[in-house]
Amino acid sequence: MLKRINSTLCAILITILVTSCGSKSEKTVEEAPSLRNSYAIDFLIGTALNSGQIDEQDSIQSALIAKEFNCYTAENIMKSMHIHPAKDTFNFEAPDKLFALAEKNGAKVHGHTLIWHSQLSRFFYEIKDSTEMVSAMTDHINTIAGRYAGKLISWDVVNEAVEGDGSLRKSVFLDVLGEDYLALSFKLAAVADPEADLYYNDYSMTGEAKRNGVIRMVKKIQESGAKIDGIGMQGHWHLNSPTLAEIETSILEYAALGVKVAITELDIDVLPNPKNVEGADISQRAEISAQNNPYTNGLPDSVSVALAKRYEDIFALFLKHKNVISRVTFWGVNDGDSWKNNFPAAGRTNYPLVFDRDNKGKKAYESLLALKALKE
Ligand code: 9MR
Repeated sequence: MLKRINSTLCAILITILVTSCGSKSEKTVEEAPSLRNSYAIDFLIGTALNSGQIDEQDSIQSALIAKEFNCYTAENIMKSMHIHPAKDTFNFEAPDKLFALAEKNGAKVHGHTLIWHSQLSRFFYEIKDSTEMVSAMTDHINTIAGRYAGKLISWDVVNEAVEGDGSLRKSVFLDVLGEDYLALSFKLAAVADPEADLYYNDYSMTGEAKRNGVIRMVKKIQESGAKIDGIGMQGHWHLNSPTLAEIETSILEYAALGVKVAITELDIDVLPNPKNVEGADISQRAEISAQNNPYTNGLPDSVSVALAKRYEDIFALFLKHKNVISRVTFWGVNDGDSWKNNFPAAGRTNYPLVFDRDNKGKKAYESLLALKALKE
């Protein structure tokens, strides 16, 4: 506790010293307590950015992004339908801006995503022939990963290829090439960007059947001679599920494959869970109702405290396994940005992140700073 008070006092002092020596300099931003500074020696602290944030439309939020996060993932603009909307058309303008913003803020970029069945360009669906599919995937991966080679740290090469029961998800890639499309994707990405860490990324990664399916798949990719450096556990979780034990077992079992583990899309849903939806299968929908949307006028303190405790517990676990965890990325900056306001029921008021709709740190944010201060 004393250390915590000391570090808070120290940060205040630094702020006073810096601001009293003239206008607010960048030093204030660097030395004020922040997630990126507090966890700097442990793992990267990332966030997903939407187009408005990449365009720096809101100066207050832009300052928060610069201060708190040291790794950016494009929430949508680097997905196939946006970056490669037609066979011979690529849109690099928005992604280029993301890289410029990262450079300005001294942040890294993680690429999301090369091969995914969802938000996929229409032209991929029309391909029926294996030679044509290999050629389309080669062009897609070479052009995109090649353009950003040396500029980003890692790619989600394949996203969400495994079902909850551990079987491979049906997709146009699986239909046309069979499971060889998985190793092929990693081989192509390694050629296009030999430096980047190459990840497999998915949701509901703590369920036993799915975990075993992912492990089987990764082993096959490794046996094929392809390079796979990491596994991304998305982390679209709830207040009480998955359990800490399930998360820990999963981190350890994935790491036992000899790969890094990243928590890639973290958010904690605090609302009643219609139909017990887990993960991020966007085909699962529910109707909004008064029962499943209870906090339209603000989050009750008891839930705010429970969310803070949940974030503290899972970060304590991440710190315990920091030797295998490369990055923890929140899926969005503040509660208002979150996709969780629209999933599985559209139009709800959810509170899954650590910054509120006014970009203020919530109790959950304070708990993450305090956790590190206590461990120092
Ligand atoms: O947050 C993204 C949201 O804005 C999009 O509408 C949605 C479309 O599928 O994708 C969301 O991000 C997803 C991510 O790309 C992959 N894992 C699940 C995420 C939440 O659906």
